[in-house]
Amino acid sequence: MSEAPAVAILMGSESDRGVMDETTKVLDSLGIAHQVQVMSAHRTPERVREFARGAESSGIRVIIAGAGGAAHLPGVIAAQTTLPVIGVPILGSSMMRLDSLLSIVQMPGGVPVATVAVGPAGARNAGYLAAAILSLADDGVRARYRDFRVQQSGGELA
Ligand code: RP5
Repeated sequence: MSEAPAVAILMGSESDRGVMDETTKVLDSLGIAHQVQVMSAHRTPERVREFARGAESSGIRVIIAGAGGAAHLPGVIAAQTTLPVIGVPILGSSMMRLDSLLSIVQMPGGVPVATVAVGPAGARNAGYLAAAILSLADDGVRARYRDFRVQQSGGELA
């Protein structure tokens, strides 16, 4: 895709890529230009800060951030930008598997992160939610996203 990316897909670790590929597939299917980067709120905090501060001026309109465990990436990004941030909790194996969900969903008032379901379904929905947001100002995305939803509903949504 040669257009400037409207969506940034971030993940806290290479180990998150399998799940976050689901977001990439959705955005590809809807023709939405995106970029993908690995950065960690804990391991590479300077990279996160630089990205968050520069995202809006570089043309990004929606940020999707997936992380597992003590999943601070979406919240730390949201603390440093007013762009919409969608958080994808990556399924872990400890803490009854609720660690990333609670870390992402329990943001303090005034710093919103839209939290989707844990795992691959959430990663897909992050892509669709980004499409819905972009649809407000982009008729092409709106038409393609609507086509998908109408088709999925067997025509009921038409
Ligand atoms: C989080 O810790 C990442 O988002 C990942 O889900 C989890 C484990 O990371 P690795 O130890 O596999 O790099 O920061």
